[in-house]
Amino acid sequence: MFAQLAPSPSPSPANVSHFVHRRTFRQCTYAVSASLPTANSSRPPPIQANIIVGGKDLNLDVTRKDDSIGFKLEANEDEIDWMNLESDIRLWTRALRPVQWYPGHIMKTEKELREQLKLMDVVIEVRDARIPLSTTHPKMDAWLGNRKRILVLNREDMISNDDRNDWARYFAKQGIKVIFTNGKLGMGAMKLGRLAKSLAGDVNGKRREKGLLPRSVRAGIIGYPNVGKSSLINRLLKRKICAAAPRPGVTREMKWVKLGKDLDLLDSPGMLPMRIDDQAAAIKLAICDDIGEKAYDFTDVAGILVQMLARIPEVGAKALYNRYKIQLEGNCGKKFVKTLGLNLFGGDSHQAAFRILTDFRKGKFGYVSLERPPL
Ligand SMILES: Nc1nc2c(ncn2[C@@H]2O[C@H](COP(=O)(O)OP(=O)(O)OP(=O)(O)O)[C@@H](O)[C@H]2O)c(=O)[nH]1
Ligand SMILES: [Mg+2]
Repeated sequence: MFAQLAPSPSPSPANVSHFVHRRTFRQCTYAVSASLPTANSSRPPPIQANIIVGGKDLNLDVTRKDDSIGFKLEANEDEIDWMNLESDIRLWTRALRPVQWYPGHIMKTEKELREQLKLMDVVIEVRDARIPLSTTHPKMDAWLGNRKRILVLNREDMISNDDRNDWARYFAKQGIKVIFTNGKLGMGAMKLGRLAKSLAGDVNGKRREKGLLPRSVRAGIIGYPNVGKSSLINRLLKRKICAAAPRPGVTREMKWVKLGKDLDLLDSPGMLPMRIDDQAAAIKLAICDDIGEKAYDFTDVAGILVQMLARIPEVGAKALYNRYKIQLEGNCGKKFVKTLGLNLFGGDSHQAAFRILTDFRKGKFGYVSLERPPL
């Protein structure tokens, strides 16, 4: 009855393989996870973490089980369900058309980036706070080399405080500086500017020693499409200098802009790998609008989103019913989308899928992360 999932070739840290139990419903294959080892066995040792959240330093005592900012240490049922969900997404996506997008401007940027990197004192890597693992470019470490790095989780308004704190602790344990920002309203942007200057501060110390005049610190902002890179720059500059819009692929060219006399910022087109091996990650990019629309089938993606939302404790099948007045049958998201198409759009599933995806992207289901830090 139990089948073991083959380990995915993806290097994603979220990639976990464990036992699943498959059950077939009418049109959909539904995977039900079997019991897992208790998460307590892999509980991390207590640490004291200095974490920057939304521009404020939090000194979190992570030995506490729960505190005023909702910090949870002990694994609970929800966390175990997240591990199973990750495996199930992999099963659900196997039968679908692969999500791939590598337009010409990304190919061109990848070549140019190598040259521009030579100029950068610090790299600001921007990820989508809803999916920080799926918006990790596989080449990022190679691009960074020995350069100083700041990790930004943007769209901090789209996840809960609990999720923010869990991610902050996860990255702090790896010694990675993380800043949570809101590119739309500006939270965390000033902190980001100050940190970039301070991290690259030794540049001018070295120049002085060599008898050279001081120069601006150069920070390159790179990341997946539509994660909010240009918006963040506009927030830092307090002016709309860089084009920003709610769709991937808006920025097509690299552009250096000046912030005062001591910081230069590089806005860059969103980067994706040429081939996305991890299709669970690719589906999440599609759900979050971090990959071009041509890359995926709307109905497939909305169907998976429905199945995910039904399993995410903060949403669940009840919230889906309340919004669309449709009962999720046999965990078949695609059927749900088709029924919505029949009920509201004269049988047009594409429009129904677009409605569900737009609702999610506009936060109609509340604060919803599609990933959790690996245990
Ligand atoms: N809710 C929310 N929306 C944001 C945030 N940051 C940016 N946005 C919105 O997200 C959309 C995309 O922002 P951009 O700044 O164009 O993203 P980008 O990373 O430069 O995108 P590309 O140039 O396509 O790579 C815009 O509509 C922004 O208003 C944020 O923190 N929260
Ligand atoms: Mg942009």
